[in-house]
Amino acid sequence: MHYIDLRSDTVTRPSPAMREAMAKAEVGDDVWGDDPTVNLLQERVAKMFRKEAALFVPSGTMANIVSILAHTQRGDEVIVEKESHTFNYECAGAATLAGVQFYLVIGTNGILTPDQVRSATRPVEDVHVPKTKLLCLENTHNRGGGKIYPIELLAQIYDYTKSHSIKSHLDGARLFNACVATGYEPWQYAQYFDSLMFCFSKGLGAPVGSIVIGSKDFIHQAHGYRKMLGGGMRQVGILAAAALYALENNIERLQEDHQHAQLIAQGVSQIKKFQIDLENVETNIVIFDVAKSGLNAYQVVELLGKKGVLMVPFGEFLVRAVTHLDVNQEQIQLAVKIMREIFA
Ligand code: TLP
Repeated sequence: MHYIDLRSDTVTRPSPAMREAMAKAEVGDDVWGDDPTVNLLQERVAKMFRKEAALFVPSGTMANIVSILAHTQRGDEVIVEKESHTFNYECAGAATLAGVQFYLVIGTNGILTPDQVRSATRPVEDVHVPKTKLLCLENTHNRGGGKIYPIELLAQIYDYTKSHSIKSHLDGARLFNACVATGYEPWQYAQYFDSLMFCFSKGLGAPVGSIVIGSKDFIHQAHGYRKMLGGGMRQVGILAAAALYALENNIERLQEDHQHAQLIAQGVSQIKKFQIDLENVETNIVIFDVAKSGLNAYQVVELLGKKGVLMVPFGEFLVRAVTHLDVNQEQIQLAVKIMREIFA
């Protein structure tokens, strides 16, 4: 069967042109700092984000954990949103590897307000409590349904954290989706964080890779932690070439993925057994509630899968569909038609 794969934007395969760029990449041993393609990528990204330095890493998960390791010490506390990727899907790496404790705050579709961050901060003078050392936010917010952080909130939150000596890190796995949807440049988001990361391996269509961005000192520390975690990657210019290709060719087109997400969302809204908040669909992620169908998310996903449409359960009654560059408009329309046939 020819599947329409909407499980994630991570399922994309490198295009022939991207593979050609990879094949032609100049490489060297990156553990020695010798890979010219990696160096070019890191310099270009740092410049694009108006930060001092950047570090290419194998995955988004490693990007977040090296950042947490570099910002904190054992026993520190990190404020994170309850539905964040870092809390839910990173194997408790922050607890096991960095020895930090998460202070969980429930946001609205993943978004925290400055007041919530303020209330979550521990009083400095109290010897009983952990030190609030770091705040991690996510933009766009995955479990929030691809929600974009309003930039004014980021500015206010940064004003607060900076004046309270709390570092701030952004999980910007899909930051370019936010940029394309809002028109803000990457640096406009980055200015409100001490460090951030984004992934090449999601909507940007590269097979592997993420990047951490921040000050020289921060990146130097993150680099040491990358090595400690086994992330020194030798002739990795082959992957950096895919990342450079993605930056040059695959950003603007994210708009198409957003239009496709709208088509899915509208299709879902016409199925009475499903519920969706159309206003919440801002980028390439569509999350909908299937409780009224009498089935749970796993059963709905199984039925769709049998007809060739792949999505993922995102909670007992929540299903997630993600659009990306390997699914065209025709396939999206077909996926909507199949959903209607099964559930209308
Ligand atoms: N997200 C994956 C799954 O792990 C859920 C997906 O299919 O969406 N931050 C965010 C916001 C992410 O969505 C992801 C991956 C990561 C970090 C981790 O990136 P990788 O998978 O490269 O470690």
